[in-house]
Amino acid sequence: MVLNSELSAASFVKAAFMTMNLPLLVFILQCCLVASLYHPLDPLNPNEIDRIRLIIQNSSLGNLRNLTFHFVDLEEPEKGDVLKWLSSSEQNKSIPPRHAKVVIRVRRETHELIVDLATGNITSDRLYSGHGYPPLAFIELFRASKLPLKYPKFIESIMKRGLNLSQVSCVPFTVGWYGQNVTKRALRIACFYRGGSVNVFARPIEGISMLVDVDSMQITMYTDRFKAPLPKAEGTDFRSKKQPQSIASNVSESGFTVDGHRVRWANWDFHVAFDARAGITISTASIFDAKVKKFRRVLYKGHVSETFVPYMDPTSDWYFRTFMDIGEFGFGRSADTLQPLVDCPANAFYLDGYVTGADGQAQKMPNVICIFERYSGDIAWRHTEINVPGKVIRSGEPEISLVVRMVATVGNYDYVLDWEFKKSGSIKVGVDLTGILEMKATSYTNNQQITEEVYGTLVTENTIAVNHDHFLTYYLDLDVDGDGNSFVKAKQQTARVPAFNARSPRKSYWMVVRETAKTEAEGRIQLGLEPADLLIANPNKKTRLGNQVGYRLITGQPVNSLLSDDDYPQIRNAYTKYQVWVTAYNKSERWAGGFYADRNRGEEGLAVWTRRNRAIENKDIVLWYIVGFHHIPCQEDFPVMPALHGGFELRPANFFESNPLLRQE
Ligand SMILES: *[C@@H]1O[C@H](CO)[C@@H](O)[C@H](O)[C@H]1NC(C)=O
Ligand SMILES: *[C@@H]1O[C@H](CO)[C@@H](O)[C@H](O)[C@H]1NC(C)=O
Ligand SMILES: *[C@@H]1O[C@H](CO)[C@@H](O)[C@H](O)[C@H]1NC(C)=O
Ligand SMILES: *[C@@H]1O[C@H](CO)[C@@H](O)[C@H](O)[C@H]1NC(C)=O
Ligand SMILES: *[C@@H]1O[C@H](CO)[C@@H](O)[C@H](O)[C@H]1NC(C)=O
Ligand SMILES: *[C@@H]1O[C@H](CO)[C@@H](O)[C@H](O)[C@H]1NC(C)=O
Ligand SMILES: *[C@@H]1O[C@H](CO)[C@@H](O)[C@H](O)[C@H]1NC(C)=O
Ligand SMILES: *[C@@H]1O[C@H](CO)[C@@H](O)[C@H](O)[C@H]1NC(C)=O
Ligand SMILES: [Cu+2]
Repeated sequence: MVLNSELSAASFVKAAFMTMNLPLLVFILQCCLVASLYHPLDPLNPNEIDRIRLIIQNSSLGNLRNLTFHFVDLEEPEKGDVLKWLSSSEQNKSIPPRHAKVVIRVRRETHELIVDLATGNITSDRLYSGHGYPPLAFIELFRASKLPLKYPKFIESIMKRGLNLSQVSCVPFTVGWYGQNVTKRALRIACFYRGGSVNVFARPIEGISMLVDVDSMQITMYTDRFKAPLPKAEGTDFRSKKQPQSIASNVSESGFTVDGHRVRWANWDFHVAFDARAGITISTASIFDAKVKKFRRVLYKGHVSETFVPYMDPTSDWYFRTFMDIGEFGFGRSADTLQPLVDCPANAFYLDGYVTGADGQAQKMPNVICIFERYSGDIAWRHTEINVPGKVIRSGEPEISLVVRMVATVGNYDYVLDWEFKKSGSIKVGVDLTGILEMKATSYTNNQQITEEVYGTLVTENTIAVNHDHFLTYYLDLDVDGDGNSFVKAKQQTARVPAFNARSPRKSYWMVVRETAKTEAEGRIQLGLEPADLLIANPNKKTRLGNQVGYRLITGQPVNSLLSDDDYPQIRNAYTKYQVWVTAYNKSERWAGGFYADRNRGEEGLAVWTRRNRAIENKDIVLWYIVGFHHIPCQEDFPVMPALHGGFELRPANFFESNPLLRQE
């Protein structure tokens, strides 16, 4: 395991900052940033984040009070420049100029800035006038959560219930959009009673509704309409009593290298970035083809694009719970420090991430990504041959794969996000749902008492866990062996054996009918309606035998949204009616529910872009896949939910000349 850290360069710059004057500092920043960068898609490092803050504070915007940073990310260089960098020789490598995209709020307005990190210029400052707001800053969520505790009406409500204010925790929720003329950023606040339990979400204080105006940070609506029994503390503790133990007793030296953000393992070479919005971002993934002794391109970029979580309780205290976790909060900003031996095995290597606070300061998030070799105990391939006279020939190999993992804890829920690379060329993408359910207090203590619609399951006395969905939409910019790709459906269709064919007693078989999608409308699929292999194929590349080179999408359970098309959360997440979409590549189209997700009206995003119905045949295309869950809670999900798995696989299909696991020379 080799590690080239950029820490030394970073600490050098930090030291220089304190002792040298400004022009020299700028020179050093420029020289050393270039020197310490390994890849044009490297995320912004802390020095760059700090520099962005200085540049903005030094601009005319900096004179304005209460400027908050909501989004700071690398403004992605053009794909052509990145590919040129990748293919040029070491001496000729020059990093494409670094730019940042920054979204700030000032005077209740949203500005989109492009900052040129080399010159220090703000090259673009655009006032965003559309609907929707940027992700909420964590400090805003924190401040909003504290407001009720000083709000006289709330204090009175707590006293009236005979509860102790010091035992109350309040949690802010995004509110969505329901057809009204939204002019404010807002949060709803729900409060819970700890009272000796650490499972905050298990003890909701029902009946109270509060709305917060985020920009003025004030409670603007308060109602206390009814009281429901407080669910008991007993049985809610989710803390494990077991010490984590390493099961892998003797794992050999790991066979992967992490060089900055570049990971090399077995036949794979790819880049891992930590993104405040998406979390893990895999890019420029190529696989070595031993037959042609070359790396071949597979995935230009892949990450979760949006996560839509609508709850199915339409009552006035609950209807707004229709979250867009990526656009409203961010998976990266919700990433948790991974616990060795629980979240990742003993042989894991950890990476830190950096995000930008509301004040523009770089914030280190330690150990948010882990990378490890997985010895699953599975078989990669095997065979026993008994038909060679006098011999029994057995062979095979164990499955060993490489996993890149993070965990996003978005309020009550925890998402374990895995990217697993296999020597066979497969990329398996997994998500595990765990954590605490969203629960509602009720007077019911037994299912027999319930005669009305309660929108969920009684999981313990006085507690209904509400039905809901999870839709994780993955952005998959596959470039299979080059840019020009097509989306092919290899349909399996029943065929009749002609009656006059006297030689066959069979009546039927299935045959393959290949269809290439011409436009975005043909690239949109509701799974489960007809059997088909879905392929991203390169029509310009064939195997030696003449088959079209491709990668196959192996989907999971088909789950699509059951909300009606005219329901507001559905209007904002219209893309969840299909599980597969294919779009023409456009660098700015990455966020399925729109970039400004908070309170938006569904005017941007996957469903809207594809109305242009662009051509997608033999083009640079992007595949979108939605991993969905309809979640009917059950008692085992309480007090903490055992992980529920979902995912999909990208698997080579006529990409290699033969099984790449048998390395024939
Ligand atoms: C701040 O702005 C002034 C004038 O516009 C410029 O001379 C100076 O270099 C800037 N400083 C930084 C850190 O950008
Ligand atoms: C800045 O924000 C604080 C609290 O968030 C508020 O009290 C103050 O009035 C704001 N100042 C301006 C100039 O908007
Ligand atoms: C580096 O680039 C220069 C000019 O672009 C070119 O002439 C030269 O051949 C390149 N060297 C290598 C090793 O690719
Ligand atoms: C960028 O900044 C440099 C000085 O740092 C200045 O000479 C140049 O005109 C600026 N460019 C633009 C487009 O503002
Ligand atoms: C409220 O909780 C605090 C801290 O746990 C405790 O010190 C106090 O005695 C409690 N008050 C009542 C009235 O229970
Ligand atoms: C929405 O509210 C804004 C600000 O109050 C107002 O200017 C606008 O006319 C309203 N639009 C509609 C359709 O009511
Ligand atoms: C594990 O490996 C170490 C050295 O690599 C060796 O000393 C030890 O005996 C091994 N333990 C087991 C259980 O194989
Ligand atoms: C890229 O997408 C954006 C957003 O959909 C659109 O405004 C822009 O025109 C597109 N660019 C091209 C070249 O199609
Ligand atoms: Cu769930």
